[in-house]
Formats: sequence, structure tokens, C-alpha cells
Amino acid sequence: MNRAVDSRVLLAAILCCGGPRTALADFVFADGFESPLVVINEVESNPSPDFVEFHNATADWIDVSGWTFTDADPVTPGHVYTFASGTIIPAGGFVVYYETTDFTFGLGATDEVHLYDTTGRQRDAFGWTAHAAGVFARCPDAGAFRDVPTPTAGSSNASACP
Ligand SMILES: [Ca+2]
Ligand SMILES: [Ca+2]
Repeated sequence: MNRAVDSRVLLAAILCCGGPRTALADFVFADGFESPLVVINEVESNPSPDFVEFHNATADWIDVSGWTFTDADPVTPGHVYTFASGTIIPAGGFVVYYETTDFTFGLGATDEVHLYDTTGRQRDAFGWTAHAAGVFARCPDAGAFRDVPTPTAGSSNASACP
């Protein structure tokens, strides 16, 4: 099953219906070789510290300096986290950010994570309506989100996937 969608389709959806925040779902944005694919790969919303793991699903390193992620309430001050200058995710690699240590907003029982590149283009989004029993993780990496028992922050979800 191909879950990738072209960003132009997403833009049409935004113009049509109020944007991706209206749909609590999992979006993967892949729009060509010039647009590297970095996904939200794992999300812990409970217990604290919350964390968000990002995965470079391509065969080349990607410089994500200046990329940002937000929760479902990006207009509240402090709810946008900016990737530090010099942040590079190796091919097939991971980067993870923790509540308090890195970002200052928490993730709630009903919440979302949105990922944007430096141009402001949205690269991925994931929403949920209840905390995971364990943790939300894509199985396999960059695949579909599942509720799995064991967090694997900063490394492949493979060992946690059923
Ligand atoms: Ca949890
Ligand atoms: Ca992981």
C-alpha cells in the first residue's frame, strides 16, 4: 500500500478543508527526489518526558537545520521547536527530542505533531485521540503507526514492532 501523498494534493486539501489539523491521521509527504523524506517515526505522549523521534528514510544524509515541529497548538508561544543549526540525520538514521530537555511544550492525550522544513512546507504530521498504551511507533520504520509496548527513542523501531 502506497501511503505517500504529493504535497500538491495536500495543499489542495488544505485549501479545501481547513488544513491537516482537521484530520487526526497519519500523513506521509513524498514529492520527489529534490524533497527529502524525513518522517515522524515515534511519539511518546505519556508518561513524561514526552519525546518525538524523526527518521531519515532515504539513502542520503539530510540537513534538517532550521526545520521545526509543533503540536496541535502552534500559535501558543513556545510551541514551536526549531532543529539546531548543524543537525544532520544520516541515511536511515534517527534524531530524538525530549520534552523539557529540548522542547518546552508537552504532548497531550489528544494532540498532534507537525513537521516543517525551512521553507515552511509541511513534511509529515501525526495525530492521536488517546495516549498509546505503550508508545506510537511506525512499524517498520517509516511505515504505519502502531501502539507498541517498548519505546526505542533514537534507534530503529524494529525491535519493538510485532
Ligand atoms: Ca506511553
Ligand atoms: Ca525508535
